Amino acid sequence: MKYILILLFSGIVANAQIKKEQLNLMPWPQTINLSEGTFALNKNFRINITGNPSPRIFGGATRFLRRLDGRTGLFFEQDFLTKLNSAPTAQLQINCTKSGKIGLYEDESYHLDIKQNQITINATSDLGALHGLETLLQMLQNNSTSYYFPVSQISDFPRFTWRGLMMDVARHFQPIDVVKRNLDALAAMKMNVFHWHLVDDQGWRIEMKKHPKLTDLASDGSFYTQEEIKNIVKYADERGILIVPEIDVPGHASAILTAYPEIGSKVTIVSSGNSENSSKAAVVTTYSIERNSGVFSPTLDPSNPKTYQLLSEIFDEVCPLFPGAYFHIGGDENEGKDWDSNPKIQEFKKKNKLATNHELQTYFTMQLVPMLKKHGKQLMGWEEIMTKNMSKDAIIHSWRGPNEGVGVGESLTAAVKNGYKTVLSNGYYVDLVLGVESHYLNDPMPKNVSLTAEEKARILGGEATMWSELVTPTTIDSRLWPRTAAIAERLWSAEDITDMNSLRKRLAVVSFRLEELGLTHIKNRDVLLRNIAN
Ligand code: CP6
Repeated sequence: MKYILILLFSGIVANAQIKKEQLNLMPWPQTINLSEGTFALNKNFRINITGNPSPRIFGGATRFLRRLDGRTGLFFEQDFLTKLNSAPTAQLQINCTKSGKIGLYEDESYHLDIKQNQITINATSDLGALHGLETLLQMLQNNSTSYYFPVSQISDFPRFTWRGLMMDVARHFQPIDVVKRNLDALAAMKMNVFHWHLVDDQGWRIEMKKHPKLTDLASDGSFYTQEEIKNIVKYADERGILIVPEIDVPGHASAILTAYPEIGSKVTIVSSGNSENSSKAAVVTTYSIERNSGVFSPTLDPSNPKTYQLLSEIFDEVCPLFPGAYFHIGGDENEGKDWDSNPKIQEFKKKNKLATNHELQTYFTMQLVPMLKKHGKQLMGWEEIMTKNMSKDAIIHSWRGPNEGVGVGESLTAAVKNGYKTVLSNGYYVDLVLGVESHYLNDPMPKNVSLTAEEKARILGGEATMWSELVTPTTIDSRLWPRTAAIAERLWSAEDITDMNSLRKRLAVVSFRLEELGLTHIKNRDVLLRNIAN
């Protein structure tokens, strides 16, 4: 009898005694308290939403139920949520008071309280409530007979407000399903920005009704229709993700110039006649979609009014597709070779007292500021847009580091000291196959420079960058995951969460959870490793 009691007792305690180190939470929450006891899950599990709920939280709760169903096979009686107070006695109560505005500085905090008979998620915004649901899913435990949540309280909020992924869909086009499954993965990792690199030398990827030449001549037929873009923007919004579109100008412009060569900077002189009677004339240079990767010279002509006319019309058509408040105009890696060799552009520089190509580029970028402002958008650009005359409203995207000839974090600290807001990508190049540690320990907050509180506050966060020169739709997930999850944790969790052993252990589990969402990184990593081995 005594032995049976001990056995019974230890059976119960096995559920209750889970330790923090055994939880596979990612990103790790700000505070977590574990107590004894469990909430047992069964098919009667119901969700009720109170407060001032939005379609976003109803959708999120419905997806949560489906995923929980997929994990447990319990076939919950409540299989979707559409209305208020449908189940006031429901075991999971979600309370949020407003629909969050996607963008910077929105309250994304949540409190998750798991008791033996009741779970509550309290959040100010539905964005916080979505994060709470992701954490709850990650709290799910099981033994050989049942599924349960450990009794616990979690209070959580992000350390940085900008936690993004940039995806390049110009070098290799990425179909809608690839984008969508990666948006699901971002949401699972509590990331909130999808920076969509839609235009580069290798292609123009946006349907243009007023300027069909851009896709007719410069997309190889691979582009998103405007309906598809709206659909993806909605899909992202439902998951609490802001989309920041990028049209890269004035460099990386081979595709644009393939369609509109007359606004290019390169002069081509042709001679006609014979040796005694020859004449030289400048003709429009022709361009073609770039088939290689690297840095190329095709660049828009900043001295030509037609350049601004076209860009203004492009923004008029593209901006309304994206309700977010930011528009990325690239601005990176402009070599200025074609500017140097064009007499008309040299004259323009002199006339406008622009001493360097960098100042000329600032002149160019400043013309775009009002075009975007007209649509309620703030300009963001890669770090090369930063000069003394650049608008302080611009967000500086820091990407260069020692490999690109500047010091670690140089542009990031320069930006905040000059009064700009900034986002870090140097150190987060997930397209390069680097160890996860290099990303994980790369903190956006510089350690070796002293910054004032105001300057620190201008460091908005970071973005993993997925340049697609070398990835196809089948291999892209295997470059992105699970390493992007480590970056997500760096941007969400407390600064001192840096234990590599814990990270590696949790990433292995997170990998499988992501595949439940449709990601294919594990399967395709096998393919990649096999190819390397053979
Ligand atoms: N493409 C574009 C790229 C890069 C940039 N812009 C890039 C260059 C070097 C490194 C990482 C990215 N492939 N359009 C720079 C922002 Cl190391």
